[in-house]
Amino acid sequence: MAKEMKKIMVTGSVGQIGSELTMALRKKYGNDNVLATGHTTKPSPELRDSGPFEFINVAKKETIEEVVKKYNIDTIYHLSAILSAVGEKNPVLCWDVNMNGTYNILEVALEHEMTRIFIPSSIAAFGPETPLDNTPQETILRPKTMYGVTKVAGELLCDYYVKRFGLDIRGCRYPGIISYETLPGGGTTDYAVAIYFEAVKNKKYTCFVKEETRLPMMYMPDCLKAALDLMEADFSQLKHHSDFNVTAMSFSAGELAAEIKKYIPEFTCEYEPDFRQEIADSWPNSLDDSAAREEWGWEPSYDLAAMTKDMLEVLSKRHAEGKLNY
Ligand code: AKB
Repeated sequence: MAKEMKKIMVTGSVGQIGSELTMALRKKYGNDNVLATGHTTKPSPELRDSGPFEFINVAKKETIEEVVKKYNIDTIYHLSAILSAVGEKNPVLCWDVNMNGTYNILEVALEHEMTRIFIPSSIAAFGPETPLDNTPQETILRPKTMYGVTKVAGELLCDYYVKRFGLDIRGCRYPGIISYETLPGGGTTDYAVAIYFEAVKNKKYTCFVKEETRLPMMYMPDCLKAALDLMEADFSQLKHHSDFNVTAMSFSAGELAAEIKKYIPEFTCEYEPDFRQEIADSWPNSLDDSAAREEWGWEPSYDLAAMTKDMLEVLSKRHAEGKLNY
């Protein structure tokens, strides 16, 4: 019975994925069974009022331990991370949060005999020497960003804890995630979110990667589905653990702008590449996610057309009501 009772902790719950994943987990497992944690950013009223919330610093193990004991946590979704663009501006912080944070989570999970842990990786694990089209599951991992270095090391560390200590750890390599609730904080794929907000608000956008830059992407409902489905999968069926390629669509910045133009004909997009262009160029154009499909039945629901329709419906309504927080 005790093993059935999920007491979940989400780190990075104030972030783009964490904020929506926490609400999805609360819906699925009960509000009181899902502890949201953050570092410094204040939680939204929705997050704060719907269940427990605590501040922790994942780079300081004792702060994790304190809340794990207080709430009797047996499952962790570890979302806190410094993303690629901010990581290049501050590599020391990126290493500290991503590497020491992941190590501390794993150590606490081991010491407190956790049932299951979710630690996502990213397409940032790949690098310029990786085959860029339909990037295979097993391939060259030589990232050139600090964020990517921490993601590869994180994948390896997780697999080590699975093999050496028998911990049940799962994770996928997320592509760029597009959503409308919480803005992403400092990634290279952020343009694919910002473009929608700017299109609705100002009818124009200046994109920081070139028009032809193509990256794998995913809409938030599929991102949440990937986390929830992978965590429910039968462990004995998994040959991989923390490094599943997952994708839903792949488009260039120009194709994204053209899709938005179908709904907002006056929308214009200009391209002024900055330091993030080199990062984007080092990442895949598209991913082969057949291992995820075979081992735990991964299947996305949204393509570019369906996502754009949904994003623009929601954002246009909010804009009309004066509630577009951007
Ligand atoms: C980033 O751009 O850094 C993230 C990612 C792809 O992991 N969105």
